[in-house]
Amino acid sequence: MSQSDPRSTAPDAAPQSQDVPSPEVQPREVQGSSKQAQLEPQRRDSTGQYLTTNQGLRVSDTDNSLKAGARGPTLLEDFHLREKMMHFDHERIPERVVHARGSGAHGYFQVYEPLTELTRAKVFQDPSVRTPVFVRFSTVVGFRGSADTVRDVRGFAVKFYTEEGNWDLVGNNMPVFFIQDAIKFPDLVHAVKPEQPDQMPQASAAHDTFWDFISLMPESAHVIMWVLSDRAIPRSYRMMEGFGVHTFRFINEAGKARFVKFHWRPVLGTASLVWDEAQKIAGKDPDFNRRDLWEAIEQGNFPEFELGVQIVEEEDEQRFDFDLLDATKLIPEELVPVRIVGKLTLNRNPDNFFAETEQVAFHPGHVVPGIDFTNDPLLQGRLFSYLDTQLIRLGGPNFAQLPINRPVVPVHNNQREGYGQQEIHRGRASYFPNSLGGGFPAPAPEAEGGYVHHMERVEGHKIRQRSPSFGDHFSQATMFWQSLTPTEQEHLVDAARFELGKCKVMAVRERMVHEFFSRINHDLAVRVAEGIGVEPPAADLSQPVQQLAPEVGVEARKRTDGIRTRKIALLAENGVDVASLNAIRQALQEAGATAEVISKFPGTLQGVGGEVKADKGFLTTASVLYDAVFVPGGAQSAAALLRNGDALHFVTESYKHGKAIGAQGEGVELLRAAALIGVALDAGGLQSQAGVVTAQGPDTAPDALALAFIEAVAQHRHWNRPDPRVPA
Ligand code: HDE
Repeated sequence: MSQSDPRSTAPDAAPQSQDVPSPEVQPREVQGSSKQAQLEPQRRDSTGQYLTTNQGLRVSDTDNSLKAGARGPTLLEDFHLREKMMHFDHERIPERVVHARGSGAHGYFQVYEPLTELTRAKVFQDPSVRTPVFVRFSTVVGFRGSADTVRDVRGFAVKFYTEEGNWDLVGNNMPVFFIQDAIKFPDLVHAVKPEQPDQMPQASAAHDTFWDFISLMPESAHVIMWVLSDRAIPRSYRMMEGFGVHTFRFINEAGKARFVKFHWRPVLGTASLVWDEAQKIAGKDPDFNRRDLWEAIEQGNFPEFELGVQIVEEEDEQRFDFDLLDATKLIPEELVPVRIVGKLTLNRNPDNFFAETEQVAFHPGHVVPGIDFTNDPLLQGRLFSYLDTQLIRLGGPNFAQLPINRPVVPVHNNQREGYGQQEIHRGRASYFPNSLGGGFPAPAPEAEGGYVHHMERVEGHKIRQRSPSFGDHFSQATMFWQSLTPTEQEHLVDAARFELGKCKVMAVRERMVHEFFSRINHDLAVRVAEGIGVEPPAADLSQPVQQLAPEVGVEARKRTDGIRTRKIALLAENGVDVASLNAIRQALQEAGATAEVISKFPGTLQGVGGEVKADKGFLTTASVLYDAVFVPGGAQSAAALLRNGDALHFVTESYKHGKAIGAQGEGVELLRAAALIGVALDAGGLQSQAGVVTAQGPDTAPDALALAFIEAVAQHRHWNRPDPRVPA
């Protein structure tokens, strides 16, 4: 079939398995994706090739410029020097004005069952079709080289290369936004970005201009609760939810429209870092989330997300006490359940970050038949911004021709020329209607896939006004607070104290307490106030709400039925009991986790019963980069660890961050020395208390110990530690 034959671009069918990648699939191999086939000719591999100029001329020397004598001046005629330098001088492009820091991956989407009654979009019709996708996760505020683990919203943008053209679902990891009308976006971003005079702080909202703005923007109350919650510091891109945020429309074949909200649910469940840990990781490994995504895919632990939809019939538009067009509101799942309809699998890392992750251009206006917009004024403004921004970022109007942005279906129109034009358009007619080109390219009737906008009836006066139905700013913020667990509330209070504690202007802190938090919840306002030197509010300005939404918390969506892909540190030195180490390592690996041996220096350890390879030294890693820690037995190993402050710090810090800690035999001595206050580390058999699992006596079966430790790791974090006075 030829390239112009639409049939040649249909996504390939017949998945092997929905859940588990078949073992013979190599991580870098993607089975029959038409997008991958399209990208293949663009890929360059220079292995075994001679160096050439951009003109294809072979270069004989790239180390010395052409000079008049070995110590003489460089000659202008050195075309290789000039070309090499010219290209280098222009390598940088502007970063995204927001979401500059991101990581991408290829994959595919499969619907579980036809959604014909809801939408005519082909991507939702055939469960045997794998639609290729490219996904980009991002932070919002930081520059391109900023740290991954900052407190921020995360972008979750998905480009579906469907057989009807590209559909982009450009979402976030929080279901609500800061503002209701796009016209406020430049103000919001100016307020949160580093301050004008000194470009500080980097990738952080914890400064005066942001909180000044927020304190004057009550409509941001709900999302501020999300941003201060653990949702803003995800453990992994693979363990966070995604949301389309706006209400969109589904349209079926009969033309019937319904409202729809999109949700992405990570198959691994949600998990978050703790704030102290997130800040330390920003120094220890600023690429933490990027590395995690990359390594998971390389290891064949393909990240998976289920797609869910909340559907609201058009006649129910007014059913809620908030407006469906208001992007600062979510629909509680108790009112409209989420129906899970398909799955996204990420199974291939990009070959080149710049070509793919940097040059990918998302746009909420890229839709396909069966998906349409609503009048959400935030969405409407986005429909302008995302095309416009690519002109400066990607240097002209032909960015849709970049390999990563091309649809997998043919493109035919009368758009011509412009910087970087890649197409060689044939024929004289570049206009419509024409007779010289036989009338082509011709508009497609609806039955042939021509996009027809939903015929919504609209009436109104031209007016700059916010709808009164957008007026309740605090109820869902209160709902959020009331729906959290006490530990999550504590984290939120701490986060607010941190953020506002960094503000120098007292009036901003006071306004946040008295005008903002006190309208959400009195207890919250009082607790924040006492942490930031502000007089606690006397009056309770908040209105308790009946409607709760437990799903808003990270804890509510966590999965504790396994430890797949978690990362566990095993601390060991010479003299480690190899049987003890190998038993736990094997059990962890069998449960799908990764185990790394950490020692003073990497290399070979002489253990009791054999040799063990230490993967890393304390110098190049830290407890914050692991989900849990285990100290195997062995008297000499334990003694060496005890003499090492880094080892003590490792377990103490893990304890402080609520992580599972395990120890066997003499390894328990390290825990004892680390003074894990309140946990009884009695000698004897198997004990498990607040996520600390120990076995000292010889009579504990290794299996029982491993099971108890895995069970503790599965819980993610243990907030019930008797006494958190651990110095770390
Ligand atoms: Fe964006 N946003 N945004 N945004 N947004 C951009 O587009 C904008 C909003 C989101 O990985 C920019 O190509 C306006 C909501 C993601 O490449 C820009 C408004 C949501 C990404 C832009 C919003 C998002 C962007 C910057 C208010 C969640 C990264 C570079 C009306 C539903 C996509 C670019 C990627 C990026 C504008 C609000 C998500 C400037 C004007 C709400 C995930 O066009």
